[in-house]
Amino acid sequence: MTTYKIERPRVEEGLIISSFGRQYIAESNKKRYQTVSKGKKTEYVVGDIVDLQIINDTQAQIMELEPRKNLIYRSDQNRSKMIASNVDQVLIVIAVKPNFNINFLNSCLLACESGEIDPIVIINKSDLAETPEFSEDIHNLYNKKLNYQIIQLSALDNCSELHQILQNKTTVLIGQSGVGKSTITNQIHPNANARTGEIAKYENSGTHTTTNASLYHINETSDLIDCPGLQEFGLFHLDVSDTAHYFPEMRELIGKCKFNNCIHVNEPQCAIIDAVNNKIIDKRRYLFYTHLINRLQQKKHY
Ligand SMILES: Nc1nc2c(ncn2[C@@H]2O[C@H](COP(=O)(O)OP(=O)(O)O)[C@@H](O)[C@H]2O)c(=O)[nH]1
Ligand SMILES: [Mg+2]
Ligand SMILES: [Zn+2]
Repeated sequence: MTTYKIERPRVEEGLIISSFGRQYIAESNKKRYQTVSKGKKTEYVVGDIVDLQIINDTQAQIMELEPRKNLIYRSDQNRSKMIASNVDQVLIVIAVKPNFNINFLNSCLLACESGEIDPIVIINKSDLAETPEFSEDIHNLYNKKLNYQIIQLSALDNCSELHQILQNKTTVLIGQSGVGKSTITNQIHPNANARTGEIAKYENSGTHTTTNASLYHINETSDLIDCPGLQEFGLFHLDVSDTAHYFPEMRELIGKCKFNNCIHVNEPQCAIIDAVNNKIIDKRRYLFYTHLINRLQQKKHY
């Protein structure tokens, strides 16, 4: 009697570690595969967990996408585009120099709140003479009032405080140009070889960025997703009526306004506007809120 071995396609769970347009590299059991996707419509992002049907040593087909824990977006011509998924935390790097922009920080925090991702604010360049005053200001608002975690360091010196924070997590680093992201990346991942002190061409080129994220293993259990040229998280996918929920200082006041569909911009007897007038809510944060609402209301016109 002859037995026939039935060749079944092998299916493995894989992780998308980089993308180039619609080409994805996936990793499974420490092997990397160039992938082709089954359907035409599905778009994947770095961080996605997928079922891979192994074709040969270098190629695999993406069969299915596992549900995403969360998703972050970048903004692209007044739209939000997916950039990475299944992120545990975002390190938002800020520095007093070259040019701190408080609304950049606010928009990063908001993206984290809406994506249910833990943000940690890194104040870099602690060696600079201007940093103590700047840092006190940031601590007073973002830590004492809003309860965000803040770490201060000088990446030129060392980033040892970050090692513990990166353990067992998938982390994304974001910050304005020149704050020290590449310097930090090289400290925590020496093989990254990120070039420092230079502004990548796409960073200041205006609207159309071609950011491709890549996932690096810092160690067996800790990953860093690098998004070179990522200038801003996208917020255009937010709904006007949900936005206040992502401001911790507004959250507890929602439902206390006169109108239950209040968006807290110019309605009478608004609990949030009252809190701004009574200096319970920081004016700079509220201005950021109204500015964002304004842009979200206009987006349908683009
Ligand atoms: N004084 C000071 N300069 C720093 C520090 N970290 C980075 N820099 C400098 O800031 C500049 C921009 O750093 P880079 O890592 O390229 O910033 P990126 O644009 O965010 O990637 C470089 O000249 C760095 O050497 C720091 O902790 N203190
Ligand atoms: Mg850089
Ligand atoms: Zn209101």
